[in-house]
Amino acid sequence: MAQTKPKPSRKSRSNLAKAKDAGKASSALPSSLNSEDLIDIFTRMVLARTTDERIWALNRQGKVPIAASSQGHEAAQLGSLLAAEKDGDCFLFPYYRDLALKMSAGLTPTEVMLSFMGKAGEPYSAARQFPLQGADLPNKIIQISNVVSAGLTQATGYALGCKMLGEGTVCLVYFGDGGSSQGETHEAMNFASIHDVPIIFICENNRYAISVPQAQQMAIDDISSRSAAYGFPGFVVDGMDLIQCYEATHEAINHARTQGPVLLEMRVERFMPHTTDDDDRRYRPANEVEEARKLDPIITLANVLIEQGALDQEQVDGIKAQAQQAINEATDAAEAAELPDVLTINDNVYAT
Ligand SMILES: Cc1ncc(C[n+]2csc(CCOP(=O)(O)OP(=O)(O)O)c2C)c(N)n1
Ligand SMILES: [Mg+2]
Repeated sequence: MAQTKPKPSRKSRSNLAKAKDAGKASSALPSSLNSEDLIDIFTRMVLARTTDERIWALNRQGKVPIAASSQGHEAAQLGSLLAAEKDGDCFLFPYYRDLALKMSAGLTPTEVMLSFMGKAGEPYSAARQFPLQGADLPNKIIQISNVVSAGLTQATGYALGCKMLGEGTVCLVYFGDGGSSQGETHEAMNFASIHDVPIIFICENNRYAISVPQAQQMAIDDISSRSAAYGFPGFVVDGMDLIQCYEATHEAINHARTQGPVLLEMRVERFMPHTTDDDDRRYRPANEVEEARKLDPIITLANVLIEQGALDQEQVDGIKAQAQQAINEATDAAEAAELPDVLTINDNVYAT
């Protein structure tokens, strides 16, 4: 039987060519970025990492019930966020591993700590849900839930609504490699392509779905190649390199707004176990995380800034010390905060 030849994509790939250049740490700045932008995003990255580390420590002290870490995913989350911020008309649909993204979008360290400790004042769901699940509309975050890939159909619908209203909004929706095999991902991508929906599907591929390695999740290497089945472009991006993630997203936003969906597979490293409930020593080779940590985006970005003369080592250390101070204060504030008042249990549940 003759093999069917795949048809070329009906959508242009040319303006996304740069996104293909994965693998090299970039130190040259794209024209739309300056050193101040990089210092600012580096500061936010350090704050998110410091917060993440503290949450983990608080879990071990019995003060935080559960957390999923964004350590190792920060360049992908913040490079794409920076492109969205520069654009000014993007909405975000993060997933549970996107702490760095949520914080950099505007969540304060104290709000994060209130959330992980389930205290009154928790901003997403008033401490009703899993930490940082729900909505954060002031920071352009529509919805986050723990249901793998649920955000993809929601984001597709939201982005279609924006398009129908004649708005220029582009939605960025985030998910994992495991989520890419979920039925809902297929439904979202297929529908988005048919209707040229202004959406960017950002897959943070850390090669594990909890303990299941990529080779046991799918029979392909490049998740980005799945976009061809829907007729829109897909690219692999070095998710450990913030500048590459920025550039790829910047290009993808323009494409999404004018032509329709794009899939960006950002290849990242998960430095921590799946969640605080997991022990990854049972399924990861001993030196794998050690090797991955050599690609730490915080070290890479600090080196870029030092190389460019934008910061010196003393200033880098100062940024880290400031983050520690901020997290100490946030931890104290959340520990001192009250649990939600029992009498508020029905608030936001029933209309009165
Ligand atoms: C619909 C659904 N199925 C199963 C789960 C249980 N679950 C939670 S996280 C996870 C793995 C997801 O892996 P991946 O998409 O690669 O994201 P990562 O955690 O690696 O960032 C699974 C199966 C769930 N939350 N939702
Ligand atoms: Mg994964």
